[in-house]
Amino acid sequence: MSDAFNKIKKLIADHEAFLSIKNEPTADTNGVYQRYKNPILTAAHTPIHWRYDLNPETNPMLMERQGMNAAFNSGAIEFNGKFCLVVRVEGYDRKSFFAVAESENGIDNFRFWDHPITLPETHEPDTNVYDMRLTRHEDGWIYGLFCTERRDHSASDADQSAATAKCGIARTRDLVTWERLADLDSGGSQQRNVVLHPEFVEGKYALYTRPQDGFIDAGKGGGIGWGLVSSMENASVRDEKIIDPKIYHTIKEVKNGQGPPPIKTNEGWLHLAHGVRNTAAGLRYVLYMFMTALEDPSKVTHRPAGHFMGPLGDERVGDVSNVLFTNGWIAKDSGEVYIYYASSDTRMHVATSTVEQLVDYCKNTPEDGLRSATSVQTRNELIDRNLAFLKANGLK
Ligand code: M1P
Repeated sequence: MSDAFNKIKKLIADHEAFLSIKNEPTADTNGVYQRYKNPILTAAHTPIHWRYDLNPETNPMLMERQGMNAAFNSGAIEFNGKFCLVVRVEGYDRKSFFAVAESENGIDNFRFWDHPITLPETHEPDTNVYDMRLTRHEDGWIYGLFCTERRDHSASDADQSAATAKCGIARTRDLVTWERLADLDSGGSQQRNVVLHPEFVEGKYALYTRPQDGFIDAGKGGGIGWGLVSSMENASVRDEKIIDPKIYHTIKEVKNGQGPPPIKTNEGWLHLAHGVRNTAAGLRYVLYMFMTALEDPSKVTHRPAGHFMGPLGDERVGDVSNVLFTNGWIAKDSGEVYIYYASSDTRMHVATSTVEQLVDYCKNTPEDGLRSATSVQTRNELIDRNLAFLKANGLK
């Protein structure tokens, strides 16, 4: 028996050593944000006691019983002074569920809480739940809006991949106990990437939506929508207006979606989103930013062209390769911003920046002129300003 206990002790000690690895900034930065060397969460970060049966009597060979496949697409919130992520964790059985992981510094040493979140179901059980956006709303609740996926009952038996996506809604005060509300009623459209704005607008709850005709295909839908609802209980949204459409030959030509809830700044609301384009190698998901007006969060004021972050190096490979996705960031009172993003539907990373840097990025990156000629024009404007500066200062 002591040999068995020693093996368990070693398993736990090795895992603890792995969780304690310090994260370091990468050597390079573009001045807009700082990436870090290590992913902050992977399947291997999930607790040993989620995966092994640790009792030598029922598992004498100490085999992993219920493997974990991935840890990605996390919502984020500052809670009790800690950086808390509500992570989409996925078992080998392909089912996602939510679990809280917390860290003191937001950069490393993330630890999962002992149990995943027990999310109540509605009268129509979810087959899969994922990609929770956390909003600390001014009504006092923390809301979690997520995708609930179910089989498309209109599909034939031969088609076992047809699904419907809806926005599930739950709320909590402690991240432990969650009250499940009715799914968002959005008429006939499918919905993923629905995000609750943190403040009331015109006395109503405001939602960023992403209406789609199909589960994968945006069809005639797509784009980031905006709609007001009078209550989060039996919430129903109609007549969403598209505030950030998909656009031909851009990083969001196939579809896009709001990332986390926007950050309020003196100069407007900062938004982080994902955009998708098609390539010969399949879909490519990148992150992009935009800003909206303080007094009207549905009015886009700044649209920096192109991607803010794209998959880089090891980030490019995973279960669904060439994907960056985000649904969580944390802005500290100091102005520091911790951007939590996932790579290739497999693992979580952090990048750091500040409100000042992100506002500057949004205000001073030229918009997409939608033609090669306009790209050359804005590039030449930058080059000319730089050449004049270098000459005036004797640097060229
Ligand atoms: O596989 C990439 C992403 O695909 C979906 O994104 P979208 O809603 O824009 O289609 C989501 O399923 C997301 O979870 C996933 O990361």
